[in-house]
Amino acid sequence: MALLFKSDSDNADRWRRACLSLSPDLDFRVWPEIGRREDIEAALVWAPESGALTGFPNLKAIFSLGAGVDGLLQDRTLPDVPLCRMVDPSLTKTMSDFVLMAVLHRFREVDRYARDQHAGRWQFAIPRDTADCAVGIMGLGELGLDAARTLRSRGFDVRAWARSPRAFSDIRVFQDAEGLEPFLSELEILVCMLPLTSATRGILDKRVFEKLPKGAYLINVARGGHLVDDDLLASLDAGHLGGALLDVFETEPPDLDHRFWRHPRISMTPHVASYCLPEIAARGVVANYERLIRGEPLEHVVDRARGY
Ligand code: NDP
Ligand code: OXD
Repeated sequence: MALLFKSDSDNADRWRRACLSLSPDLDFRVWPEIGRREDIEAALVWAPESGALTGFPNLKAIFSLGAGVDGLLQDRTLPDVPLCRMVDPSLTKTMSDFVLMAVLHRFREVDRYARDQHAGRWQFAIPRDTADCAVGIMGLGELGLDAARTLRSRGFDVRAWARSPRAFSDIRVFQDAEGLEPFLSELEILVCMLPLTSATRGILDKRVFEKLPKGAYLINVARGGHLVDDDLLASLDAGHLGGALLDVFETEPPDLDHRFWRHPRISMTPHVASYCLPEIAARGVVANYERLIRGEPLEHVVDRARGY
């Protein structure tokens, strides 16, 4: 039995070393050196081309190298075996680091000071208390909850929006469609950390922007498909939204003539908000692979009907 690795964005050698250090006998194969197709019983993948996972008669599970499985679920040829998404402490930590950095960047007015520097202006403002800044997290899952807790640890007024009811003493959670407006209405910073599903595609649109207070700032670290690009541009240009930091895009990279590249109030990062370190993430993958071998239930199995 063998584990097939396929990704153009991850370091196969690092993953191989990390997996073998935990399970020296593991038969770790790297695409395109597949060997006998019958041997492959699990695949560890990021963004395989449509059809790449077909033709493995003994494939029993697919392990995603990403937390988001929207790309995999779009592939109509994806074999009907359990699909497990990435849940990993290094992925969670790097995402929370990024969200904290992005929120503080806005809250501490780093962009304004950069503009002042280039204009030769020395003009400081005494920073406000973080408790006076309401930050809203859309999606309170593995990543959203940790980011929310990290922001709370810095004193921000953190609110969150999710599907199921959740209760925390220090985070106000709003729920579903009826909770969306009250969730948005007082936010200074909105952070999208939702999975991309049929229910959340295009959710960051003009209706959401209109419900945010004037001057609000958007951070999207989830998927480009959540955002209606033209609605964001219109809201920024009309002076309603104050700015945005985008890490993810419908097309990555966006076309060079996309207005995002040059917009003065948009900051872009190239889908780097979080990443998993193979030396840490391999623990969860190998543990799940060993469960598969023992015939035990797998962890982090995606509900395909729900889309996450
Ligand atoms: P989870 O599946 O753990 O959490 C998803 C959260 O979103 C849950 O709280 C869920 O609610 C909520 N949610 C889902 N659908 C809806 C809906 N229709 N309305 C309201 N809330 C909803 O995901 P993760 O936290 O692990 O990951 C989130 C996303 O982050 C990934 O799907 C991926 O797209 C993105 N990501 C981006 C990265 C980057 O580098 N930019 C890196 C890693 C991930 P409930 O709790 O009720 O189920
Ligand atoms: C992920 C990602 O989903 O890196 O893990 O985008």
